Amino acid sequence: MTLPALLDWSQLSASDRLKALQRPAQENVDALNASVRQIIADVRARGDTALLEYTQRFDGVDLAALQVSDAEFTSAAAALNEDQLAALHRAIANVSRFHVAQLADPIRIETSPGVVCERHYRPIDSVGLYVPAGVAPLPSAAIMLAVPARIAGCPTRIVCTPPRKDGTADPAVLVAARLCGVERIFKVGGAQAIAAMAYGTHTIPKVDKVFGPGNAWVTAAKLLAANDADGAALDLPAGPSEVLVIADESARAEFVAADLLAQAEHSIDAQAILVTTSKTLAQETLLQLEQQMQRLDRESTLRKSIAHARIFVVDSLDVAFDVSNSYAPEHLIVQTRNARAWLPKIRNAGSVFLGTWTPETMGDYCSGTNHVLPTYGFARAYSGLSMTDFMKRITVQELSDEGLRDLGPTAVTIAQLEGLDAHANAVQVRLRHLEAAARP
Ligand code: HSO
Ligand code: ZN
Repeated sequence: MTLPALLDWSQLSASDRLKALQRPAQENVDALNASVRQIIADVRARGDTALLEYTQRFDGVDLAALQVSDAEFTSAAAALNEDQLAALHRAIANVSRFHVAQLADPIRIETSPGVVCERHYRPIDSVGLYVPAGVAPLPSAAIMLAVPARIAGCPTRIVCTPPRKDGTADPAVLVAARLCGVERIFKVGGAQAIAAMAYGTHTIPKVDKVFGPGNAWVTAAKLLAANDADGAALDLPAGPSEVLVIADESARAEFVAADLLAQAEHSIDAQAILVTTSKTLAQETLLQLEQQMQRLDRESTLRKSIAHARIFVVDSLDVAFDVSNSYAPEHLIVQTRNARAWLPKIRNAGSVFLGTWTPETMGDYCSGTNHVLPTYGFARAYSGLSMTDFMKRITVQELSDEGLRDLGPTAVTIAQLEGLDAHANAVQVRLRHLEAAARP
């Protein structure tokens, strides 16, 4: 059995360090893009017919209709027990609370006398939410996408999710989406679902922006559609899910291993990294990984992804945070003494989990933060989903005559610097008018 490599950071050369932190290169991007382009073209040309054919080919099911019917919603609701329903309700309540708190008031500032500048929020008109079901159906993804879309007030909100072999969608996904105010759900997955939402078909409305995690095909389709003015914007480019755990000798190997395995469970290419100041903890974590893996359901996925997990032993926590900042993990778990004290040192991470009692699982499901986060090093410049992703920020300005009289000449000077006299003129005609009016 293969366990992660245990590497002494101080012994690695600069280039070995870079290599050790590298994400897996995506193979055959050109071939993938070519296939996805074909799917998009086909969905644009043949609409629902193409969707039904792809669903038959990729999901192995012949659907009579793409849209989830009221009857299917009703049986989905009946399939969940009280505890399951209560858990979804509680998660939705916490995610709602945290996202409502992000709503910002409009800004209104008088930047100079008579010159008022404002910023107002408007919801995106129509959003398409993709809820994957490849490795497992993810009702939590429905919550993370549909809650902020509802709070933002996006008038059109639809969900696409792949059907199961029996032609129904996962009941928990349906119930979660409904509880978050999504009425229209379509049973279609993969690149074809993204194409349908980005361009529209007879049954699936075209949206302005597509959200949600997905596999390489889904991501390729999102990127292609976003590069096309007739397509739709995308939320974030997504790669395999990642966690980096920083632990000192006070951490419990049992907890650290459990967190690494929770990440490894996502897919065989999931990334799990431990950076620790304690060689003992590193060794105990290896033992724990082996022990816990045997008891978990998805042992074969776990083994494959844990095989490329990495454990680095570093000389100090300062170095550990440097390593983390250069990797820029999607999730950063800090299991050290006084974890919060290290917060100022964290510069690049999608979402941070502080202290012994904060497993990533809580943020994945129900603490309130969004779990759609930047992977693949995008955390250096991107953020996880938040309310602003579902809204536009429109700026507004209004000048009074005194405002233009006072600030207009500044604009004229800059217009002349740029040699754009039509710009200057648009101010000057007004200034002349004001001067004439002021003359007795
Ligand atoms: N860890 C994933 C979210 C998730 N986990 C959904 C379980 N279900 C990406 O943040
Ligand atoms: Zn997860």
